Amino acid sequence: MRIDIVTIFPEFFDVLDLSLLGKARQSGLLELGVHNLRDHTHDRHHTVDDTPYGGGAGMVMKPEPWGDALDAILGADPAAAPTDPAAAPTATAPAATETPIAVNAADDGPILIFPSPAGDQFTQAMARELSLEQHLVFGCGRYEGIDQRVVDHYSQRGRVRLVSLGDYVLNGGEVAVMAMIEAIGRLIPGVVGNPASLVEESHEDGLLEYPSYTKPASWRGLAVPPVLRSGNHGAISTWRHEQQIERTERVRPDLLAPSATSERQG
Ligand code: 6GU
Repeated sequence: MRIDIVTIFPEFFDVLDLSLLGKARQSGLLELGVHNLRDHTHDRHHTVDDTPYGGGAGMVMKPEPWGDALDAILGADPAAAPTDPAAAPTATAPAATETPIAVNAADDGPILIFPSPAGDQFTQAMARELSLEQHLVFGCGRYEGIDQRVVDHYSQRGRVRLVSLGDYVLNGGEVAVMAMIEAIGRLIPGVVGNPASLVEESHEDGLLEYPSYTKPASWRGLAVPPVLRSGNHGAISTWRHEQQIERTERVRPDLLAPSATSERQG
């Protein structure tokens, strides 16, 4: 898989050299390009933002640097060819969030993802779908967001998604993109050494994971549940499943509601 990131803080993504994803990059399973949005400005101050039309607090990211930066990754807009001005559509693009993700989208071109608290909720199911893609491009907004025409323009040219981590506000998309890349990257075949460890995890089967223990058998007066030392694999498996259900009922009853899956995944 190839991942490109456009940001005004490229250093944020230095940590992708580390750990599992760093290894995946060394082995060629993951190719990463981090691009500084300011490299696509043309003024002395490398300006990326301006005041909002209509007034209001904060600043909005200007469309031109985004257009230059994303064209450099995705290729120039074919509709922008000066020989046929009629080919440039002016109609409003469909909302980005309406673009479905195909299960096997290998030949559909890159997906452009804008992290946004106004986007679709990021889930394990979405991570799994995105892990099947060949090329993801993340555009990290800052300030009060990016000029809406950037989303509208690229929605006319290909697949665009707004994706939110959850119902809280971050200062910018960088931390959200780090989280998404970690969730997606570890699902790329070969990235996690033991694929079985991907299966028995929170959210993969719709339940939270069971508690885990290692040696010593007793620590600070707390014993490991005896069943785990019994050698009875049937009993261990039953106990773990019961623990998953008990934990999910207690902490995340919403995951057990019949309509939860369709509501959460839209
Ligand atoms: Cl994806 N971006 C920002 N800026 N804030 C968020 C978010 C994303 N998800 C939750 N809060």
